[in-house]
Amino acid sequence: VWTEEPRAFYSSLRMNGDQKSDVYTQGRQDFIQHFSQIVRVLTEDEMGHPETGDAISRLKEVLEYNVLGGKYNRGLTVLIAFRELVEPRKQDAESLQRALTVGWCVELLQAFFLVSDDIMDYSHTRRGQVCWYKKPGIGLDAVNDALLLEACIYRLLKYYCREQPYYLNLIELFLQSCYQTEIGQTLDLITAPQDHVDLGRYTEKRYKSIVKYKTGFYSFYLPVAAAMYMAGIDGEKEHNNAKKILLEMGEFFQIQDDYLDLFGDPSVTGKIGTDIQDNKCSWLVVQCLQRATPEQRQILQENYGQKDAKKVAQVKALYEELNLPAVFLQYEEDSYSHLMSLIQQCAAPLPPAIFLGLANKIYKRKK
Ligand code: DMA
Ligand code: MG
Ligand code: MG
Ligand code: MG
Repeated sequence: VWTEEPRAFYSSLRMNGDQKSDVYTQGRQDFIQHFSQIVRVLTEDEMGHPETGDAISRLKEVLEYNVLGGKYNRGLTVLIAFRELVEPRKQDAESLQRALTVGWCVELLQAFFLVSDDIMDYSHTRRGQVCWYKKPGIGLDAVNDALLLEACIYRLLKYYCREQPYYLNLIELFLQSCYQTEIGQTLDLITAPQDHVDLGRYTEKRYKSIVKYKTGFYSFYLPVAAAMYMAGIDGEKEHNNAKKILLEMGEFFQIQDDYLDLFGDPSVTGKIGTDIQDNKCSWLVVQCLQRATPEQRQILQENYGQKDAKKVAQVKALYEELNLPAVFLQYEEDSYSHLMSLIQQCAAPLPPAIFLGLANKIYKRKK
């Protein structure tokens, strides 16, 4: 395994947010530039087709609205991990194009989940714009658009990677990540029934299962595992070690997401929170229940899981009374130290920089 000179990387960790010029910031332009090629490949053959041409122009619109505008950290991780795992002499233009493409496949998977997730969560905005299903004239046709986004992953993998020795590994990896995420979304949804509040469901144990499946696999394990397969690293031991670190990061990331759902700034996160209204098993409600007096538990019982803005504000006030923002800050510190020790233990034989770079991206994030 080829390891990059770590000095530049460590010095980037010492910079503050504005000065930061890490591998993610550097790779982002190349990555975004590759998107027009992705759209071209997905649409060129059929664009003027007498039968399917109109559907293909719809697909183009769906791609442009729903795949762009995020942070691209998942997709960029494929590219960055690929560059760190493959020896430089094997990083020819075509191999790099394949790494960029697989990165975009992860972003397509993300877009597929987000379009569906926003329907199920009754969300209003995403990435600073109105959710796709909320656009006039779209509505539940968005369900089919989400399925189209998913199908594009396998069309791209076939187009770019079908001759590669890792082709089957990648297909199986995407299919498995997809299944695990859907199982996670199932747990998320059935733990948040629409018609009644059952505070007994919101346990730490249930919380961890939900987030491991709905977030950890596709957001963290998938991009690194894809780069590992492309670098010819397919051993079970290596994958399990990486998975251990990456699922831990996924849990941390989803806890931040739950915190930001209520305490983040929508003009920064690009989305308006709905977890309280949606009766979700959020990290905040789990923490609240661990600290609440019987009276406070009663307040939660009466105000959680309803679309009424006054009730949502009552829940928020209760969380503030219990100092949950401070609890979160402390959790973030502790989780970061724990992550660093896990990286020291489990990164080998992969270069720790892959994991440190990702941790550096998400720790203290505001969006
Ligand atoms: C995210 O859960 C999980 C998936 C698979 C999209 P979420 O509903 O909390 O995400 P968001 O806050 O982005 O809607
Ligand atoms: Mg959601
Ligand atoms: Mg959701
Ligand atoms: Mg959320």
